[in-house]
Formats: sequence, C-alpha cells, structure tokens
Amino acid sequence: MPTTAEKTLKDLLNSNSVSLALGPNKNNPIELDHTFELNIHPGFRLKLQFGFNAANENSIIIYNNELSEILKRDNRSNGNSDWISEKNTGPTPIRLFVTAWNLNPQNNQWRQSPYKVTSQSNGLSFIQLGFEDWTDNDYDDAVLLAQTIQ
Ligand SMILES: [Ca+2]
Ligand SMILES: [Ca+2]
Repeated sequence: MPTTAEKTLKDLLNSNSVSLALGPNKNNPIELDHTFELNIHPGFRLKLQFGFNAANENSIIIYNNELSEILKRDNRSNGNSDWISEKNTGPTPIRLFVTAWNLNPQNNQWRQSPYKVTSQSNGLSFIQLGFEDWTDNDYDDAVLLAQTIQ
C-alpha cells in the first residue's frame, strides 16, 4: 500500500544516511512518490520479470527494507533476466522497494521515473508497474511484472 510504503520510507530516510546515495550512480535521493513497495508474502516466493521499451537508458533497482540494493536490471549491460526470491518462511511480509531511473540525455543526469500500476489482479497473484522516462506517457519505458508464486 502506498501509504505504508511512504511512511516506512520516510522512517528509513530519517534514520538512514545512505538514503541520499542511491540510484544507478549511488548519488541520488529516493523520491517517495516514485517508489513502490512490493511484498514477499509469508509462505510464498516472488517472481519478477522486467521489460523495457525506450531509447534512453532505463534502470530498475530494487532495495530491501534497509535500502540496500538487491537487484538491478536495465536496457543496457545488466539485461532484463527474471528474478525469483527465496520463499518467505517468516510470519510477516518481506518488504522490497521498487525504483526505476532514467538517464536524461540532455544533461546526462539520472532521475527517478514516475510509475503507474498498469494492471493488477484481484488478490496477490500479480501486479504490473509501468515507468515513464519522458513526456509521451506510454509508461512502458521500464516495466516490472511481479507474481506471487509457491
Ligand atoms: Ca515514455
Ligand atoms: Ca516507451
């Protein structure tokens, strides 16, 4: 839920000095309203698939609850291979924070991309996020499909 994610991230940002050294170059702050919380639910794994449809460089970076980078995919050398988490054997959801970043060709600076939830099941099964790197609002420049699996 966005409200929970914002509250959690605000707490993290207030307590964690590394929060200002994130992004592809590890020198960016996190923008709360551009960050999505994903959960690995108790008893399940999480499968992530990535896609890109953009000329500019786009990177999806996922952080854990300590804002440590655990995963990066992009439309350059890191590629877009799938990722499957370990099963969450604990009693509470494991929180992940999803961000996407795009390299602005006008000034060669990374910036965090806004997102939309482009489709979502009724229940835990899947959610798809689309990120926008420019002004055409196709929200497919970076795409994440997250599936809760056994
Ligand atoms: Ca676009
Ligand atoms: Ca596009």
